[in-house]
Amino acid sequence: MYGKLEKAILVGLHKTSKQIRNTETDIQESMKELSGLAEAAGAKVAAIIIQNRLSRDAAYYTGKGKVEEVRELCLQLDASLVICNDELSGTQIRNIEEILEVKVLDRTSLILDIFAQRALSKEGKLQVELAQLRYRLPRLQGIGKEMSRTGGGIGTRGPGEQKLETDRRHILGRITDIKRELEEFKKNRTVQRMQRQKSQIPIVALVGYTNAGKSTLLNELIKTHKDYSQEKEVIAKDMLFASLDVTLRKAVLSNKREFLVVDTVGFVSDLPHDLIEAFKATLEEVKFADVIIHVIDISNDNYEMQMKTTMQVLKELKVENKPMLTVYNKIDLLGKENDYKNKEDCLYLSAHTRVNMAQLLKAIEEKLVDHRFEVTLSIPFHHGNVLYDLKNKYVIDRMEYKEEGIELALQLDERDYKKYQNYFI
Ligand SMILES: Nc1nc2c(ncn2[C@@H]2O[C@H](COP(=O)(O)OP(=O)(O)OP(=O)(O)O)[C@@H](O)[C@H]2O)c(=O)[nH]1
Ligand SMILES: [Mg+2]
Repeated sequence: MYGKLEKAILVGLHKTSKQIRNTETDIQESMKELSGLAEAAGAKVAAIIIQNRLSRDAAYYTGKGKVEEVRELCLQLDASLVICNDELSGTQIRNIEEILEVKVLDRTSLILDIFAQRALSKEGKLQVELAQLRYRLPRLQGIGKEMSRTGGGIGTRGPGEQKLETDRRHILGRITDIKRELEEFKKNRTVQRMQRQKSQIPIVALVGYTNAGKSTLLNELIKTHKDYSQEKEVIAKDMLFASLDVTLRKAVLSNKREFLVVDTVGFVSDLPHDLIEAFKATLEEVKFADVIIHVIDISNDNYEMQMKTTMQVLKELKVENKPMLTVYNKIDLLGKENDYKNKEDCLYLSAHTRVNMAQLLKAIEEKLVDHRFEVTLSIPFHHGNVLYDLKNKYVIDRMEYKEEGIELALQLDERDYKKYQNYFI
């Protein structure tokens, strides 16, 4: 898929000024993450360089001297690619490339490149292309020279086979076209969502750092449903950003209540803003979720940083206050599976060996019940349609014929709780 591996040198900046909080471990973890991303894009990491500086250099990112050192290293190691750990301006990229004479990427364009390779659906591809074009637009003067000289490879790929535009006018035109096309997808989504809301089936969204096990968990959860078949499973792989498409599947709780599970794109720190923007339409599904399940790979040394990252993205999506369950996944890799005690809203499990999966379903059930309100209604006999609707949708706990109408005891969801208030007794 990737052809020959490109040898890459990673360059990071350890900002030491007091205003910018950036500790030694932060930068180590961040570079480790960048290595993972570089490998995911098909590069072989030949060296990792960290430069200590008060703040970044406006012209050369790490400063000119360091860039010259990197040039030596490129020659020594025969590297054809340098990846910088922050988002660079067009000028910085141009300046650095001029010295290095190899292709220079920043963290953002690297992530965009991986997404470009992974996007499968039409919508996903359009979203990635939009993010790539938005990234390119303010950097047209900076990028392209080394890319066209070295020809192709990481950082030059667009979704599908199309070549990325380098001309401003074309880019603007293309952005307008893509937005129009995406608008159509969005409309369809809204229609589908409204149908779902009508059917009142609750939605549980899986979110978390890339490779945490969201898709594996989805594949396990949907086995509860009578309509389950293997074709309904989603791709789950040991690979960063295996899932780019938001997928909804049916599952069922032990109380027979159906719910929809939403699988989402994984997060990573400093997820490019353009990318979040471009993926907002699909990530909207998280906004409409009744419960969010935050999946964490507890076997990963960096899991705390990964948790923080996810919470930050959730904040950006303004969903951090939704009902949430925290799931520490992959406990099978830690050995002592029984040492972990589930706490309120916090579960330790393995999607792989299914340890504590039943507890997760129970926890989801409890979270969803939270949204139900026990009420008693009195429905006049001539409001037969109301009775009909309620009986269709809810399990009726008690029903009695009284003089003034029919008395019903049941648990309403929040919307109906507001809607039927006139009937409360
Ligand atoms: N040992 C172990 N491996 C797991 C577990 N859950 C998932 N995995 C593995 O972790 C890898 C990533 O799983 P996915 O389900 O694709 O992860 P994801 O969160 O959907 O990742 P992205 O879609 O890339 O963001 C796969 O190789 C899974 O087999 C678990 O409980 N234990
Ligand atoms: Mg996935």
